[in-house]
Amino acid sequence: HLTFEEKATVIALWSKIRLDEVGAETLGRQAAVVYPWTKRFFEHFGDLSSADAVMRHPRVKAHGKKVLDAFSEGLKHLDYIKDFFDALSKLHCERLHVNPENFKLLGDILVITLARYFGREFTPKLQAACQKVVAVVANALAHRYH
Ligand code: ZNH
Repeated sequence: HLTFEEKATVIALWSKIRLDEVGAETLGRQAAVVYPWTKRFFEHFGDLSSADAVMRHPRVKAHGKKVLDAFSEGLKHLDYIKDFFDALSKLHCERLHVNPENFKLLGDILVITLARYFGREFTPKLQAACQKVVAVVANALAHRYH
C-alpha cells in the first residue's frame, strides 16, 4: 500500500519530467529493444525497423505521451484507481487484446527510464515509491481481465 508521503513524492517527481521525452524513451526501449515482440501492437504506426526509428517516430512519441498523460491522471486518482482506469482496462482487454503482463513490463521500463532521466537524484526510496505506483497502475489496467 502507498503511504501519503510516497504518493506526494511520486507526484513531485512526476511534475519535473517531460512527458513526451520520457514517454517516447519508455515506449522506444520497450517496443524496439527490450521486448521487441510488443512492436506488433504498433505496426500500423509505420516504420519501426530500428530502435532509432521507433524512438524518433512521431506516432510513437505521440503514443508515449498519451500513455504517460494517462499515468499522470491516474496519479491524481490513486485511491480509486481501479474505477478510474475501468474503461481503459476494458479497452486494452476487449479491443486491443494486450496481454496484461505487458503492463508490468512497461512499468519496469518506465522506472528504468526515470532512473536514467534523474540519475543520482533517483534514490532507492524514490524508486521504491515509483515501483509501487507502476504496480498499482498495472494492476488497475489488468482489472477487467479477471
Ligand atoms: Zn495502452 C492505447 C494507456 C500500456 C498498447 N493506451 C492507449 C491509450 C491510452 C493508453 C490512454 C489511448 C486510448 C484511447 O485512444 O482511448 N497503455 C496505457 C497505460 C499503460 C498502457 C496507462 C500503462 C501501463 N498499452 C500498454 C501496453 C501496450 C499498450 C503495455 C502494449 C504492449 N495502448 C496500446 C495500443 C493502443 C493503446 C496498441 C492503441 C494505439 C493506437 O493509437 O492505435
